[in-house]
Amino acid sequence: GMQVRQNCPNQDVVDLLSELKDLHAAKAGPDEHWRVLTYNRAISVIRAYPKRMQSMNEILSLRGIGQKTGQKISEILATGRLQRIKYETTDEVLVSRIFQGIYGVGRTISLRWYAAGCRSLDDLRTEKYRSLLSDVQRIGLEYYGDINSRMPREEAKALFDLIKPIALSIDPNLFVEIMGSYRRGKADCGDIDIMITRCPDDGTTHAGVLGKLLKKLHEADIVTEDLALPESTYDLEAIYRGLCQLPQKGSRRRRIDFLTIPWNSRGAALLYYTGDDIFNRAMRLKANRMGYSLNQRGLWEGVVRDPSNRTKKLNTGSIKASETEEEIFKILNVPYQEPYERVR
Ligand code: DCP
Ligand code: MG
Ligand code: MN
Repeated sequence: GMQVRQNCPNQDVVDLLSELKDLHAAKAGPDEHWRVLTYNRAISVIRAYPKRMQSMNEILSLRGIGQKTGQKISEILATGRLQRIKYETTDEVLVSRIFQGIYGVGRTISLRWYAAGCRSLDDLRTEKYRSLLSDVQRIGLEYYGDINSRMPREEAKALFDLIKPIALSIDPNLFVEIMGSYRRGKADCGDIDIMITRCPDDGTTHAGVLGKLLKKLHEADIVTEDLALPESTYDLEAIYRGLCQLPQKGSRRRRIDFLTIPWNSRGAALLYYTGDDIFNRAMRLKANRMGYSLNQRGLWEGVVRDPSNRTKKLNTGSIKASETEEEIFKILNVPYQEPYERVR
């Protein structure tokens, strides 16, 4: 649902099904993808269910929950545990999960390394395996601990307070905003998400700003490593991913993302990059049900998708709203929610 979920009466079920889902997500194999989708569907249905589930009939009456998942839920309700989790927790999954904590490593690569005999991060640091890693993965391995820990909100603020004036020194008319978990008011952040745009009404855009900013931030030793550069830092829409740090000695590396977007899509971009991802999924679903399509560029109408490949657009449609978050909420008939309310 679109409302704030505080107490879920079936939280234990949600937690254990999520744990099982994560185990399947770490595996390869033709069925795993479908299992993950099935569990995802079940989890969101259970999350939205307002009372404690009691009987098998009640469980199976919920849309999107089949026999097999129903049995697992009933096991959790009866015993507080789920045996299947233990069975799915193989050495391969455990090791593969550790590898997937390396920036730039996904399931396929982690399973390949496991198959090659590699069992630990220390193994990866040995000469025998080190050549398997790309440059970015080596950075991910070097700062494994930093990248996998969250920073206090205050540290995100301190970094942003350093970066914003440097951006404004390039062009005082830039719109520079911090997004993601920080904008939602979270006490800790996995990374810093910074959005940059500029009103082009005076004939100037933010084209080229990202490149200049990154150069300055590298010189100031605030941005320390690049992880993913955009194709062109001159495009109005670009994504940069990297690592940064506070200048104080002993500061940890932190993940940072810069997102530049055209001025007229700022509302849709604010909405998308504020998240959270579950909230975004619910908003997209709502849009789709009303015949719209929602992405980081706007709320679209008249989008025609290829029925055999939903990701392929036969018609890009036309923009319905994109300049403010409020108008997107309004058109979707969702009461406006403050960023701190947009949480799972
Ligand atoms: N986002 C999304 N779907 C994704 C990834 C991101 O909708 N698969 C959107 C919602 C996120 C926002 O982008 O809130 C920023 O992405 P982050 O991965 O930085 O996530 P958060 O900032 O929300 O959390 P964290 O504190 O872990 O960075
Ligand atoms: Mg973030
Ligand atoms: Mn991010």
